[in-house]
Amino acid sequence: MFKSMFNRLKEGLKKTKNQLSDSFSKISFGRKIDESLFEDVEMVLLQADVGVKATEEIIEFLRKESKKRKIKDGEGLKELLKEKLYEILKECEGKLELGEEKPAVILFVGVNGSGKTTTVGKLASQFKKDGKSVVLAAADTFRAAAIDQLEEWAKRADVRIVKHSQGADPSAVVFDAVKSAQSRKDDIVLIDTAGRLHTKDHLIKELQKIKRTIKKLAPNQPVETILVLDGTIGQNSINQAKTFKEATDISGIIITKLDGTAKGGAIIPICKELKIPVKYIGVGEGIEDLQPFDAKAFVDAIFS
Ligand SMILES: Nc1nc2c(ncn2[C@@H]2O[C@H](COP(=O)(O)OP(=O)(O)O)[C@@H](O)[C@H]2O)c(=O)[nH]1
Ligand SMILES: [Mg+2]
Repeated sequence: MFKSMFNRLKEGLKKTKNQLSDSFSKISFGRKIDESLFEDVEMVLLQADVGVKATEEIIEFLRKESKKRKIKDGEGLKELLKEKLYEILKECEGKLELGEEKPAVILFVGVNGSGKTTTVGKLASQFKKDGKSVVLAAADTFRAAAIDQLEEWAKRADVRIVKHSQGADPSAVVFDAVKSAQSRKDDIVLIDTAGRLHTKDHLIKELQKIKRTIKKLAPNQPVETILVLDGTIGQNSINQAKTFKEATDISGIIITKLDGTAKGGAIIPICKELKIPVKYIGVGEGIEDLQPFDAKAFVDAIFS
């Protein structure tokens, strides 16, 4: 059965308890606006990881605008809240750019466990279904299991993978992947990397070496450097993002795990503080659980 993106998003967000949508549904908006209603909304935002700064801004907006527009009832306030959340999130909506050149090389970075490998697998599958030829580069050579995991995704998505053995130089894998994609005229190279953060210097050096390697073969690539962030870890993901931003240019973000136990609100401070476009959101572990980030659909799903 055909499922619209909106329904899929709704399902993804509904799949398990997402605190934002859950908690808003518990607030009774069917009452007159009073101090306690502002407090209820504030509490929900804070508990859902929207963060102190963004929460203050939202509440401030609700107070001012409800006065200005002479809104007296809770349902009206709910509409104002939707309007504000949409306004914030709209700013961060971004589309994955593939550019004109082939192959389009996309580099994925982020700490361990954020969802890089899974996201690479899901995207590979989507591109493949769109008729594109895709090659995965197993540049997380730190653990053998990491290479196996990507290989599993390559099978599932039915795409080619370039890998070396554990401990190999990640840049050597990247070199082979890009080179082979050029000679085979593949459309897209997706590079999965390791996300060790224990020494920042090492991480920076490794990412820069990978980028230099890509540029040696294709000066205009990577067309995107995507930071993958775990949506369940609140402020931590913002701190991680800042570290990666120092290490390399980030062109877009993918926020994973916005299903599940996610509080769901982290997307708001991520969006406001980092000012990097959010290109996709992950809403599950399955191959189809990756959706282009659509601010309108996201806000609608929270309140449905
Ligand atoms: N629920 C949920 N789990 C996810 C999502 N994306 C990744 N995961 C899980 O998060 C864990 C770490 O993912 P992985 O891709 O290995 O992260 P990596 O270390 O950054 O490569 C795995 O168990 C994935 O199944 C998502 O959008 N939703
Ligand atoms: Mg991985």
